[in-house]
Amino acid sequence: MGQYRNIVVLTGAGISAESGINTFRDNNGLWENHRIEDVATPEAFQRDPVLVQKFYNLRRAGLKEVVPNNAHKALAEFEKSFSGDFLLVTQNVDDLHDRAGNEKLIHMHGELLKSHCTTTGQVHRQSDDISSDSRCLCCNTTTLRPHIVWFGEMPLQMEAIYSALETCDLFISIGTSGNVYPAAGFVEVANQAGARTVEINLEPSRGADAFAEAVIGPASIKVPEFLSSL
Ligand code: BV8
Repeated sequence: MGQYRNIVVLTGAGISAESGINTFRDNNGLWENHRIEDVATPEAFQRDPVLVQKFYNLRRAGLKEVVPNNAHKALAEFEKSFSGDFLLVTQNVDDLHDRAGNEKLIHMHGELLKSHCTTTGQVHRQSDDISSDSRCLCCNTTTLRPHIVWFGEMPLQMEAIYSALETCDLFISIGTSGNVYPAAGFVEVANQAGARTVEINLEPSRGADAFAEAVIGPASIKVPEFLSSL
């Protein structure tokens, strides 16, 4: 661990799989026979807000049934014990990294437990369902949407993410298929920075060739193992 000064970790749905949250590739990327790419878009929300709100209401409610697994816990312990700069960037919208205790954490695709007002842009905590007559706390209108980055929308805090990637000496990608950009391109930035790049995944991701090393296996086993080897 002592040899690294700036570590960036990227996680995807695979790190939450063993906690019981379906990945996007499970039942080949369908939800109630909708392709996720067709539900997680601003157009879908315009076209059928009730369907899209239901998609997120069900997933938000599902968070009550799951808990962080050993991979989440190992990342939280590692952040506490690491003396250098650490940033955990997650594509996941669940709160398992938050509950495990990571603090330097960016949810680049938003969070199920937040909503935002489409009138003021203000972000609110959101633990229960959003329905068509849910009123926001900021301007009391019914224009609340899930605080989720949909396909075609700009991911959050990209500047902070890129400045960490451009100066990192270790980049670890965990449980992501490498299908979705810009996250799938982060490894190239880390390579440019001369970082050691490691992928921990159940199977080689689409971007596997860009990583210097691969650790194949379930995150709950391989992540604690790998972090303790640093
Ligand atoms: C943007 C929130 C630009 C939603 C998400 C062509 C047409 C249209 C768009 C594009 C295009 N080409 C590229 C794009 C851009 C698009 C994109 O990449 N599309 C893909 C489909 C090609 N990207 C965007 O639109 C992004 N925005 O580009 O904006 C822009 C520029 C300027 C101004 C404005 C805009 C925004 C993308 C964000 C979309 N939102 N999430 C929600 O959750 O409902 S993406 C969502 O899907 C996830 O957040 C995640 O990112 C992605 C799923 O990926 P993974 O996390 O990797 O999950 P997956 O199931 O795929 O893989 C799991 C992996 O884990 C597997 O490899 C599996 O083997 C492994 N695994 C399983 N179990 C375990 C395990 N590993 C270890 N242990 C285990 N136990």
